Amino acid sequence: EARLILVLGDQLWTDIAALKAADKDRDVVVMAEVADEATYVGHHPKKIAFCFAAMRKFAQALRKAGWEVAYTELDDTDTTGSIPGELARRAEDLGATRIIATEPGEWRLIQALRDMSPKVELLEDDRFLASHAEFDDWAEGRKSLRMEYFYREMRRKTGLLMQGDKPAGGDWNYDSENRKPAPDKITFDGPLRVTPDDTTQEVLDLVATRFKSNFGTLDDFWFATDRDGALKALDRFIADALPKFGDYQDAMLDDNRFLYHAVISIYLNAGLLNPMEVCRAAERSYHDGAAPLNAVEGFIRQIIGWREYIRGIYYREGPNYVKRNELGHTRKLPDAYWGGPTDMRCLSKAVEQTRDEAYAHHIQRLMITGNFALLVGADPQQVHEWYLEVYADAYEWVEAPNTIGMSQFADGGIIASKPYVSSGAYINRMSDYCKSCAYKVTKKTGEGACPFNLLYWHFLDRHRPRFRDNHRMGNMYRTWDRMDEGKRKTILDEAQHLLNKLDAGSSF
Ligand code: FAD
Ligand code: DLZ
Ligand code: SF4
Repeated sequence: EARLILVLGDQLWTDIAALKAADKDRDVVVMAEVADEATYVGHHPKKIAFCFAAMRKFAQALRKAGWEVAYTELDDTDTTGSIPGELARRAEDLGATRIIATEPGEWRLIQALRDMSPKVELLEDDRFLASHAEFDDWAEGRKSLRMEYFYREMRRKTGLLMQGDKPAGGDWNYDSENRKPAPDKITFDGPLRVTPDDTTQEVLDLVATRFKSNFGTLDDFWFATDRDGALKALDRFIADALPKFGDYQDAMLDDNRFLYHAVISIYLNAGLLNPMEVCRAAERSYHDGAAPLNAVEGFIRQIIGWREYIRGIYYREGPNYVKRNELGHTRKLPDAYWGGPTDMRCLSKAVEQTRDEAYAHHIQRLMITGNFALLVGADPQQVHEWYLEVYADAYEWVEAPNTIGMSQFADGGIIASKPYVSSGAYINRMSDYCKSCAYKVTKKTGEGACPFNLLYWHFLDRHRPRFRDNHRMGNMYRTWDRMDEGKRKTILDEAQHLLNKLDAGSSF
C-alpha cells in the first residue's frame, strides 16, 4: 500500500528525512501550494514566488529521479487550500492510510499535522547539526544559554576549523578583528542574479494576480530557485565576498544593499543548500589561503553557531514563545515599516530595500528596524509578524527567536543578555546614512535632533526598574545619571513628543 510522503515548501532537499524514509517504488510524494500557507501572514510577493517556483522545480526533479509526485498548484480547482486538507484528499484518492512528514519549521503547522487524520508520522528534520535532544542536553541545567559555548560544541562536533581539539589559530572567536565601519568602496558586485525561466515566470504571473496587495515589489525577481542556481550563488559568494565578510559584517551603506553578505539564508532555509556543505566550502577557502581566518570563522559561526542555536531555542521554548512580551510593549508598529513617509534616512532605506528585495542584512534588521521598534515600544507580536512577512528567508523557527528574543528582548533575556538598543552614534559609526539624513546625528535635543538619540534615553529611563541590576547596562545608566536634570527632562519631553506623534498616526 502506498504511503504519502509530505514535502513542504522549505524542505526541498533530496535527502530530507521523509524522503529518506520513503520507497520510490511504492510511495507517493505530496507537495502542495495552498492558500493557508500563502496567507497565514501577508508574505512578501517575492517570498511566495520563490517558494512556489522552487517547489515546482523540486517536484520536476523528483519526477525525473523516478518519484511519483502528487502536486497541487495554488489555482487547482479541487484543492482544499491547506496542507492537512491536501494530505487527507490525496490519502482518500490513493487509499493511503500512512503519512510520513519531516517536522515543519513552525509550531502552527506541527500542531495541524498532529491533529489530523489519518495520523502523520513526524520525523525529526536532520538537515541541522544539533538534534532537539542534543540541544536540550546542552541547555539543561545551565543558568544562561549563551550562544558562544554552544558554538564551541558545534565546532568540536563538526571538526570545522579545528586542529585536533584546539581551534584553528588558537582562538574560538575573531570578532575583535571584525566589525569595521563601512569602507568607501565595495569590491563585490552583489549576489548572483538569475533570470527567471518559464517555470518561474509562470509563478510570477500567478503571484502578480493573486497577491498584488501584499507589501513588497515583485518586479526584478532574481533569486535562484533550484539547487544548481543556489550552488552557483554560494560559489560566487565564497570566491568574491567571503574574504571581506568578517571585516564589514556590521557595516551599512546607503547605496549598497548587500555589502559582503552571502544572501544564502533564502536557499539554506528552503533546503536548496545544506549548512555543512556551505561551511566546508568556506573552510576550504581558508585552507587554500583565499580567505582569512577572521572572515571564515565569523561566517561559520553564523551558521553552526547562531543558526543552530536560534533553532534550538525555538523548539525548546515551545509554541507560546512568540507571545512573550517581557517589556509590556503595546504600540502599533509605525507606518514607516509599511513604506509610510519618514525623514529618518536609515529607517526609510532599510524599509525600501526590504520592500524591493525581500532582504536586508543582519545589522539592518537588528540595529535599524529592530532597534527602532524596540525604542518606540512596538508590540512584539506585530514586530514578529512584520519580520515573518517581509523577508524571503523567514520561517518562524528562525525568525521568531531572532525577533522576539534577540531583537525585542521580549523573551526576558534568554537570547540576549541586554537589549540591542543604540543611539544615532552607533548607526553613524557603522554606516553613511546620517550624511544624507534630514536629522542631525550629532544633535541630542532640539530642532533636527536624531530620533534615535532621544528615544534611546526614553527607553532606558522608562525601563529602569527592569534593567537597573543588569551589569552590562551599568555604563549606560551612569552616563544618563551624570547628565544634568534639565537636559534629561528636555530629552524625555522631546522623545515623548515623538511617541505622541506616532500615536496620533503621524510620522517624523
Ligand atoms: P550572512 O550575513 O551572509 O550570514 C551567513 C548565514 O549565517 C546566513 O545565511 C544565515 O543562514 C546565518 N545566520 C547569520 N545570523 C543568523 C541569525 N541571527 N540567526 C540565524 N541564522 C543566522 N535569518 C533567517 O534566516 N530568517 C529570518 O527570518 C531571520 N529573521 C531575523 C530577524 C531579526 C530581527 C534579526 C535581527 C535577524 C534575523 N535573521 C533571520 C538572521 C540574519 O539577519 C539573517 O540570517 C541574515 O541577514 C541572512 O542574510 P545572509 O544570508 O546574507 O547572511
Ligand atoms: C512560505 C510558504 C508559502 C508562502 N507557501 C507554501 C505552500 O503553499 N506550501 C508549502 O508546502 N509551503 C509553503 N511555504 C512554506 C511553509 O510555510 C513552511 O513549510 C512552514 O511555515 C514551516 O516552516
Ligand atoms: Fe538614522 Fe539618526 Fe542617522 Fe538619521 S541621523 S540616518 S535618523 S541615525
